[in-house]
Amino acid sequence: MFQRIDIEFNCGKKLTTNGMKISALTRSVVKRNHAIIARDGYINSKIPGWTDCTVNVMINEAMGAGFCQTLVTAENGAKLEGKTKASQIFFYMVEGNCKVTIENNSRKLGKGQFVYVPVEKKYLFEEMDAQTQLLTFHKLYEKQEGYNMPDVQFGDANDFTAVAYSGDETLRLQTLLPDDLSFDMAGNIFSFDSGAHLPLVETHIMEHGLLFLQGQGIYRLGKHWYPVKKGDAIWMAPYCQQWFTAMGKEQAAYIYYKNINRFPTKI
Ligand code: UGY
Ligand code: MN
Repeated sequence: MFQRIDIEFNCGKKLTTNGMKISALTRSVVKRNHAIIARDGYINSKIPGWTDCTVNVMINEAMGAGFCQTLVTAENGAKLEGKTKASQIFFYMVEGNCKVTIENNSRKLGKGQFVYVPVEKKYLFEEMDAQTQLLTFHKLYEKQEGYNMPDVQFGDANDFTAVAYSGDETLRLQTLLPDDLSFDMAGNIFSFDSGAHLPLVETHIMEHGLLFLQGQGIYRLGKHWYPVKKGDAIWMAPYCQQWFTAMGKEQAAYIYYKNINRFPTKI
């Protein structure tokens, strides 16, 4: 007699055998120098001042990272109210709409738009559509002698030219924050045609946090190869070796954080 065995990989569902869900399986991985946080592993956090929303802290210093990355999903009446302290925060609208006020400056924020909030600034996100998704990158600001503090930056990813990476038109990079030494972090969007890949295995001091916005592919992290897709977050510690190729029927794209522009050593 045959037994039916269904195995569903890589779709956010649990693996299934004989129609039974196996809840002991996950695509999420946490290692010393990298992590994949897939949505199947989310547990919610409560953040003071961030109300009527679900917050998932995907990356932070408890993991060994030098920054924090969260995903906020709004319910009806959601509000994020606070003041940046020693850390700057980059907010990127993954889905939905809201109104944002930084100090006394208000704007509407829609899908693909962002606001960078420097240290010591009041912020208020309100009038959020239910299911709005807001991605945040937080980094302790390191002041650079001879440079002013960065200003608040509002922007729309659609207004940023996608530049061919390493001369390869199948890889396109958008740099959302100014190329200016007053900034110590970057927020970039990397888009890959299906089949396109990073030109080399990168080995670098800079750290990354990323969120897949579209498509799927295979990420190499250290000696491991992971299938990844829209909604997955990845942490790459300094010197975590990395490579990616996109696959499937659509382009892949991810938004990522990178620490930049500062003296590399305390020695
Ligand atoms: O900016 C970067 O280091 C980028 N090329 N890394 C990556 O996509 N993993
Ligand atoms: Mn890199």
